[in-house]
Amino acid sequence: ALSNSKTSDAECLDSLPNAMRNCTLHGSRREVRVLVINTGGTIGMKSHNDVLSPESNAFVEGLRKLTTFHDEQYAQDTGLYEFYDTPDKTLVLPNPSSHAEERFKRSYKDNKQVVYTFLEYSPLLDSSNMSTEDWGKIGKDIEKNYECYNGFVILHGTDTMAYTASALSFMCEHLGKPVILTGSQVPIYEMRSDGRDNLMGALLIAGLFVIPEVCVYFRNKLYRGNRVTKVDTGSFNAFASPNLPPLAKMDVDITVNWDTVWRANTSTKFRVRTELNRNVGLLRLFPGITAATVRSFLQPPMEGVVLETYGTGNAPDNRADLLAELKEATDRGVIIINTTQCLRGTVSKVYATGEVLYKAGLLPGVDMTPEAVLSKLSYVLAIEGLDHQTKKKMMAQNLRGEMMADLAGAKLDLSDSRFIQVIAKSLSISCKEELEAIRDALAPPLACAAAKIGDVEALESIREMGSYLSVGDYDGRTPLHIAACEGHLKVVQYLLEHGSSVHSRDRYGDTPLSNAVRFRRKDIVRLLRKTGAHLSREQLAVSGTELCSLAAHGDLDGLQIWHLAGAVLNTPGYDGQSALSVATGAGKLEAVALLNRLLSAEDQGKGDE
Ligand code: ASN
Repeated sequence: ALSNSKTSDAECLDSLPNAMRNCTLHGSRREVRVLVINTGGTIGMKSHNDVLSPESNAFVEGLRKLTTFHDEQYAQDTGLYEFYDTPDKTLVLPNPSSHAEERFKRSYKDNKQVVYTFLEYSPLLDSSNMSTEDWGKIGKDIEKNYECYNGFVILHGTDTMAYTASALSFMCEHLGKPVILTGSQVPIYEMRSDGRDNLMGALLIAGLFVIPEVCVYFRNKLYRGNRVTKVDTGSFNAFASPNLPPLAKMDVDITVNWDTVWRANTSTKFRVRTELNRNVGLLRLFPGITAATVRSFLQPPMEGVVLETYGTGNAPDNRADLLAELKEATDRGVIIINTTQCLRGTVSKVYATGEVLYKAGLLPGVDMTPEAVLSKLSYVLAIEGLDHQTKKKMMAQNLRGEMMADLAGAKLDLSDSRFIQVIAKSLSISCKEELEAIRDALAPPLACAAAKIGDVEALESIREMGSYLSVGDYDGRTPLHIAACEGHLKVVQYLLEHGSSVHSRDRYGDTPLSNAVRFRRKDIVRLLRKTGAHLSREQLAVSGTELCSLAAHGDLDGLQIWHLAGAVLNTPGYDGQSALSVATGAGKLEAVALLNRLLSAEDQGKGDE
């Protein structure tokens, strides 16, 4: 406490008039403030007639008596109660005293005093009674008090904590401060309670670390809120985060996994969106489920469904009746997300039994927990003014770290569209010059990679970050060259509409048109020609030899594509022969017929047949 360790700072404070002294001391300089919103749960329950139920107005006074949770001396010496509006609800954690606590103090490199104030709900709820309105209330209270506190602790029952944490993670937009849910398996008033440790850990992290996420703190570990699920009814280790390691661990030292901590990457102010769509549901597949069950589940007003399927996201592909029900619903606009019944892992398209679901219009839930998908649906479907397509797109996006950014495990390469999008999005966060330089260096290969896999969305992200899509890679190959090779018509169309030039040449002198000819992409050749692409003089000069060779092999497809690209069919080859005479000499009758037909069309001036 301040009184027994008079620093020069403290002496200096002593010389100030009381009101000023209190302001300096209790202002932001020496203390951090945490708001504890008590919604209920076992942590504050007492036994009534042999069953546990929440006990109102007992929490603060109980904690005030515990020296580990409250430093009354500090409060008295510093006039803490006079400074805060709600003295009866305000407590202050003592400063570290023992050696272990000294180490802990050093690990957060600060000597701030954590002052915490309780906001208790009435009635306190067993979390099984929580509703979406209660989530809204918590959200509003965080928003209302956002600027007055450094962090927030939500005391909550464990039963539905994963749902509330997931929902709050989406509802809290552009969050910049920690919001930590915690509770316990045994009431805090009992001898062997896990509640005291959980509350202490949550208070310290909320007060001393800027981890701007909605988290769950339980049994010495801090988890991302939308990644947890309750896995044990009796263990103090009640939560697991199967697909993401903890954000922090509280042992003798506190270790924060800063690389994992989610950042909002925004310059927009924090806000809470409390509108939630309740026409959502969870359906768990089981062998023998009837089509009638599925049909009635998917009836209006249902708008969003989490389908819990087997293994890597599989369902029977021999049940046309079931698949028809799913397809009928997605056609009607119901968004159905495919998630696995397994505790750990991701859905993927490994099996035919998985693929059928995407054909029925489902979207992959990647590695999201069912709780996260459900609340994400609730959040996304309630946003007004979004069209159906945008809502589906948001469901597939990683909004708050609820799913892994890359597909298929640790594979991170340029053929992974999510990777490209993540890079593109994160590069758009700043307008600093260095970042712009990095962006300019990375954008061309990223755009080429996106063109390679036909990902228009990724190209759009790259364009949004302010890059031109017409810049070539190290070989001067532009995204248009690459999309033309791969035959991605939509990408070619998109690139043409966004400034890509049909005339750009790579280091080998190839144009997108000559690439499309080489890979025999007829529809792309047509589109490029329509846009004004043409073979170069050199290409036209060698086209005669090429045509003769194709004619000699009776390669009808090849002849057609050169014709579409604008080659003049009677251009002589290196020995002066025409393709027609070569085909005739080689007895390739179909090629003769085709050439005759195309030549007469050429004569009549309708080259593009
Ligand atoms: N039924 C309690 C609740 O969720 C369980 C707990 O908190 N441990 O509120």
